[in-house]
Amino acid sequence: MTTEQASSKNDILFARAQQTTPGGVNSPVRAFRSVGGTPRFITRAEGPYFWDADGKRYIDYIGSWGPAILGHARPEVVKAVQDAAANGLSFGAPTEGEIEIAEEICRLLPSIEQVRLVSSGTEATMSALRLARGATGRDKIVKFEGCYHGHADSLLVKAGSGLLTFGNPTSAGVPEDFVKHTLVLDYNNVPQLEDAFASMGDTIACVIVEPVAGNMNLIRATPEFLQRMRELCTEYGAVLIFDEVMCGFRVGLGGAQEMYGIAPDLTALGKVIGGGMPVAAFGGRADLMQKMAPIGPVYQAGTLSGNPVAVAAGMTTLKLIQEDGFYEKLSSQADKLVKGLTEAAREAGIAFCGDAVGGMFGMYFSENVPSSYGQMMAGDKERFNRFFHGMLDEGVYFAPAMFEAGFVSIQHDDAVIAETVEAARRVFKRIG
Ligand code: KE4
Repeated sequence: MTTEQASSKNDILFARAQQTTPGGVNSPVRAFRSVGGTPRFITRAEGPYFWDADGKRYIDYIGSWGPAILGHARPEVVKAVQDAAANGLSFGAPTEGEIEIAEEICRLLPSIEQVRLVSSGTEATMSALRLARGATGRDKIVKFEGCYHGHADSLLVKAGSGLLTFGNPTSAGVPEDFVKHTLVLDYNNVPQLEDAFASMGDTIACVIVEPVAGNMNLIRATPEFLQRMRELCTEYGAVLIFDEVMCGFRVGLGGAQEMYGIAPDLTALGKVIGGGMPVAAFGGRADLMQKMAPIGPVYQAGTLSGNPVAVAAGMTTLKLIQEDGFYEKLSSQADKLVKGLTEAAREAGIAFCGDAVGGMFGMYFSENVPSSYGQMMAGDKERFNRFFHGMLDEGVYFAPAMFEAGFVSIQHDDAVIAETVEAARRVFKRIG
């Protein structure tokens, strides 16, 4: 550790944080363990920027892992939060704001006829799974390698040893019994999905998928993959769950389901619908949602579900993303970023490519854009890590892990993108 580093406030805070919190963080990816080094402790954020404890400014390409689509501290959102908070923080009773955001979600995503608000993406997917199992009376669920749906026990699963064998836990503390009904298949592998349904389709409660995957870097589902998934779920009476916690309202106003023209039976949402505050949701076909407590047999609850302050942030965000041309601009900026980075890497002779869907993007230190978890993991992790730290030194903050996607906000204008690409040109030359 250099003298300068030793005096960094980030190092001091990180050492202090580790005394009271495992790894010094409240969510593992923040600890920089995949890239090494000291996490930056953020003191404030505005627009496309945030500042660390040493007062260093960064261009932020995480955006709180998706929520900050408007840019940080958007005045209208901050004011909505202040106004709501002045009326009380939480009542544990229904409010009109919850009706308004539910109506807006149903209006924007027509496959959602009814919706239940929760406080995290994990709660949203966990509840959707329970509903699918409760509605079908079946136990088995299908997920895909590389997709992350939060940390509910039956979803912390990696592929079994055989192609169609049930999964093994990816976390200590998850009993084998809790994952024995979870089948993990390969993303974008249509024949394997067909085989699974052919052999056990009438015992499958649901298939859950990230229709645009953002937890194995960015990987798009092929239209054929999702179309066949929709057909098979319909044919066998399984519930199709789109986990749009990340891609919902991120890839477009209608999410991935509008982009692909496929109506799932249930959708999980989060991130953007809270605008940075803890709002998530699950919803879909009314005949399914009617099975939720208190009117149906599937239980689910939450003290802070539909919290009025969080809902004020979410509702204001949902209104502002509907401004004319919002997604055209957002997509254009993500495309410019990927194009600029790719050109800078090519100038330095580095194998690099990228992809962008709406306001989310992927960067890959490989020749080709991956279409599966295995292809993504074959990327050059060491070079990614050198690039990450080089860019961090230049004041550009990308996701601190090769398997994460990146995000732009509507505030990442041409000047911000140009500054990023110029920094990348210098770093690519240095890492060679
Ligand atoms: P949360 O429980 O973290 O709110 O949402 C879980 C979740 C569900 N579904 C998808 C598609 C998700 O991407 C997530 C959470 N995404 C991660 C980013 N890789 C959150 C960052 C973190 O874990 O700290």
